[in-house]
Amino acid sequence: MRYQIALVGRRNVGKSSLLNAMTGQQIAIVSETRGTTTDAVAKPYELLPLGPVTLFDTAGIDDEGDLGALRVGATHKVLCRADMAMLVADEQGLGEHELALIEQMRSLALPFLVVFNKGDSGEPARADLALCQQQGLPHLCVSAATGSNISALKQRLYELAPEELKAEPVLAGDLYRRGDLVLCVVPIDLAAPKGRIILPQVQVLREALDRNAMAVVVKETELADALKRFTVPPRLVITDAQVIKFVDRVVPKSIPLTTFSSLFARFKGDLPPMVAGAERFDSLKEGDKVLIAEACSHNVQEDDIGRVKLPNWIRKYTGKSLQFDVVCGHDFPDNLEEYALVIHCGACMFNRTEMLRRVRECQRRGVPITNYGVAISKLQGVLPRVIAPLMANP
Ligand SMILES: Nc1nc2c(ncn2[C@@H]2O[C@H](COP(=O)(O)OP(=O)(O)OP(=O)(O)O)[C@@H](O)[C@H]2O)c(=O)[nH]1
Ligand SMILES: [Mg+2]
Repeated sequence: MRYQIALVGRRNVGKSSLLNAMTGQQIAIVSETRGTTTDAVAKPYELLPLGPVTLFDTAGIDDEGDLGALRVGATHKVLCRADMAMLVADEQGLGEHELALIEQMRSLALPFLVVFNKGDSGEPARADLALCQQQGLPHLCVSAATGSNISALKQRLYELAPEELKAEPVLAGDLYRRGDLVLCVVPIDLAAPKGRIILPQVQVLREALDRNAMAVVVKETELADALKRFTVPPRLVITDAQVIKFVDRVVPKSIPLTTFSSLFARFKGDLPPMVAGAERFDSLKEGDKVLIAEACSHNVQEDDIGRVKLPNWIRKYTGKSLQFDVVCGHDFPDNLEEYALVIHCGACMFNRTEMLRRVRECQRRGVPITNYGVAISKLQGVLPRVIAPLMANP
């Protein structure tokens, strides 16, 4: 849910100073030596009225040498998962590095603002202002040193934010009404995070409270008993996909049933491609390579969903021997074409933009992509039931 805003530009233009000026804190190291920032610095910040954001200070895009090239690569990775960016320039104005960045951000469909910093030591060059005007680039002159125009910069960022970031997103709230009963089935297995429940479940519960519905949470072992005790059937049952086969059998067909992961896929705007991608299970061939992509890092448990359970279900469903590769975190391989199918985790730790970029990248390269929850429902033969409640508004 945190929107990611990257500060990019050449070395020494004042990216770190700007991060400090925006947050009013000394977060990033500032110095007159070029190349001070080497690793990206992430600062969570409440950018009202937009909401929670993470500001990313990055290494200069003109860094040199072998190490410099690695830092530039890291900055590009930050851009690939950003929702918005600030292209910071100083009195040297817009040169080849800035123009290359503009090109790159356009190809990523990334909204950005050109920020001319160090306004206290001089105005931006006329030619640069003309270029911004000609190309319709939103721009602004600020000074991190004096704080001049920093509030205006925040306001401009808000204006620049895509409507989808400003809209109040709905997870399951359109599927029930005030006073309805919503039953959540949450298995607690070895892979459950210690002492808490996962983000999609937390968000569904919060949404039910906001909408004055009644949410009840049970493990699958208490499901049948809970259903018997209710005097009115639940308006909706939401389950973790891992126990969908069992829940599908226990919950009467008259009660709408879906999974947290399908809700999350819809929330992130990629349910239709994920459902389409799951069709690929029906045409996998002997020896095909399948990529399992996970957003968060964890130490692998014996019943690990991505490494153990899913491959087993897939082998059982297809009857084929397949090769499974796993990637974690923000790494996404360049050799996508080698894979017959990509199966992504629910990506609750990724923002919407990064997930959508991955989906688009797979589509562009002709590789079907689906996610854990949708895949499990497909492999267990319950996908039509699980997506039925969501199809009115996919
Ligand atoms: N006059 C003036 N100097 C500034 C301003 N902002 C930053 N500086 C100075 O510019 C120099 C570089 O600032 P940094 O914030 O470290 O720049 P950076 O872009 O993060 O640099 P790297 O981390 O090396 O890529 C420092 O000496 C700052 O004091 C400003 O608004 N006005
Ligand atoms: Mg810096």
